[in-house]
Amino acid sequence: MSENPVIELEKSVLELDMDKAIENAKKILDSEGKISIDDAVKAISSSLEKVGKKFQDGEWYLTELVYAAEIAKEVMKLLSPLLEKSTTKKLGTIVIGTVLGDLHDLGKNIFCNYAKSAGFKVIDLGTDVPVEKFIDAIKENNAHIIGMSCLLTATDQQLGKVINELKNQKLRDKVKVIVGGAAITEEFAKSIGADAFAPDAITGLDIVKKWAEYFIPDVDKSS
Ligand code: B1M
Repeated sequence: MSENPVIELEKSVLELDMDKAIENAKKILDSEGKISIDDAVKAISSSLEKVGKKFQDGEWYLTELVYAAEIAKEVMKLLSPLLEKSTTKKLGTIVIGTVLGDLHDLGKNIFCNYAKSAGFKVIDLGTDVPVEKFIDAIKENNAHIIGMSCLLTATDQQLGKVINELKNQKLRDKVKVIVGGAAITEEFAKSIGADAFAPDAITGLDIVKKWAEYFIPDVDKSS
C-alpha cells in the first residue's frame, strides 16, 4: 500500500529529514488537488506543535528547533503558490506583522497567503515590527484591518501597545484588529481590546471575510 504524503510530511519534520519533506510536498503538489493543500498546511502546523513540545520538555535543543523550522519554511515555499491563487476580488487592505521582539513568521505567512488568495490586499511588514511601523503602514495604505501575530509571552504586551496607539491617533474606529499566534488566547485578545482572536489561519480568514462583507463600506465585492 502506498504511503500517505500528508502523514509522511508530518513525520519528516519530526525526523528532521529535509529531503523526505520536500519529496512529500512535491507529491502533494503533483496530485493536482487530489490531496488538499489545507491538510498539508495542517500537517506542518501539527508537526511544529510537537517540535515545540519536545523543545519545551528539554528533549530537543535550539539546533533541532531551528532546523525543523527550516524544513517547514522550505515546504511552505513550495505550497504557498497554491494558497495564493489569483483573484480579481478586492476585499480591502490588511496590514499584518509579527510584533516587536518576535521573529516567528510561519503562521503569519500562512495567514497572509490565505488572505491574498481570498482577494485582500496584504501589506506584510514582516517580523519584529515596532508600534510606529504598524501605525505608519495603516495611515499610508488606508488599511481596513490590522493583523498581528505573537508567539512569545514575553512580547504579548506589544499587541496592547499597538491598540492603544491606534486610539491615541484616533484610528481605532476606522480599523478592525485581529490577533493570532501561540502566545495569545481569546481572553487575552478581549482584555487588550482586539476585535478578534484567530486560533488558526482559516478561522482568521473567515473572520476578515465577514468584516469585508459587513463592516468595510468601500470594498468591491464584484466577481
Ligand atoms: Co520558537 N518558541 N523560539 N522558534 N517556536 C515557540 C513559540 C515556543 C512555544 C516553543 C516552546 O517552548 N514550546 C516558545 C515560546 C514560549 C513562550 O513564550 N511561552 C518559543 C521560544 C521560547 C523561542 C525562543 C525564545 C528560543 C530561544 O532562542 N531560546 C526563540 C525566540 C526568537 C524570537 O522570536 N525572538 C525562538 C525561535 C524559534 C525559531 C527561529 C527557531 C523558529 C521560528 C522560525 C520562523 O517562524 N521563521 C521557532 C519555532 C518554529 C517555534 C515553534 C516550535 C513552532 C512555531 C510555528 O511556526 N508553528 C513554537 C512552538 C509552538 O508554537 N507550539 C515555538 C506553526 C505555525 C503555523 O503556527 O505560528 O502558531 P503559528 O500560527 C498558526 C496560528 O497561531 C494562527 O494561524 C497559524 C496557522 O494556522 N496564527 C494567526 C498565527 N498568527 C496569526 C495571525 C492572524 C491569524 C492567525 O491574524 C493576524
